[in-house]
Amino acid sequence: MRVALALGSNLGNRFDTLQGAVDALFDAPGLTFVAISPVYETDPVGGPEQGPYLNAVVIAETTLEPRALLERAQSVEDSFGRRRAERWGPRTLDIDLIAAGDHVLDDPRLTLPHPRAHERAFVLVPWADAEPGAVLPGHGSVAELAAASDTRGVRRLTDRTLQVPM
Ligand code: A4P
Ligand code: MG
Repeated sequence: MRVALALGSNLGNRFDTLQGAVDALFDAPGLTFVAISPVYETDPVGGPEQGPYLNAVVIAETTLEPRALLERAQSVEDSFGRRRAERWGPRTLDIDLIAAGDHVLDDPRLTLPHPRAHERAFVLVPWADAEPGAVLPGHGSVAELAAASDTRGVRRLTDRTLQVPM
C-alpha cells in the first residue's frame, strides 16, 4: 500500500528534527522509502500565534495497517519530545498520515484521508513535488489541488534538502 506522511516542525532545530524523523520512521521493518519532497518554510495555519514551520512530505510503501503506521508515527513524535498541550499549537514534530492507499476511515483517532489535507498548501505543494501523479481520495489530483491552493505562505528552502533514509 502506498502512503503519504506529512512532517512539520516549528520548535527547536526544525531541519534536524525533520531529518531525524525521516530516519526514525524507516528504521524499523514494514516501511519502504519511495520519495521525499523538498522542505518548505510555511506560515502557521490556525492555532495561537507561533513561529513558522518547516514542512515536508514523504512517500512510502508499507505492509503495515494504517493504525500501526500511525502508532509508529506517534512514537517517533514522542521520541522528539512532542508534547500534546494545545491543539494546533507549536510542536517540535508533527507526523500526520495524509493518505493510505484508498482507505477511507472516519475514526477520530485515525481519519483517512487526513480531513484537512485537501485545503492545506503546506501539505499539497510538497506532496505534489514528491509524487506528481498522486490522487487524494475524494478530492482528486494532488498537483491540481496544490496549483489551486493559496501558496503565499509556502516557500521552498533552496539551500537544504533532506537525505533519503538509509
Ligand atoms: N488523528 C486522526 N487522524 C489522523 C491522521 N490521519 N494522521 C488523530 C495523524 N493523526 C490523526 O493529533 C491529534 C489526534 O489526531 C491524534 O491523537 C490522532 O489520533 P495531534 O498530532 O496530537 O495534534 P494536532 O496535530 O495539534 O492536531 P491535528 O488536528 O492533527 O492538527 P493538524 O490539523 O495536523 O494541524 N501550519 C503550518 N504551516 N504547518 C503545519 O504543519 N500543522 C498544524 C497541525 C496546524 N498548522 C500548521 C501545521
Ligand atoms: Mg497531528
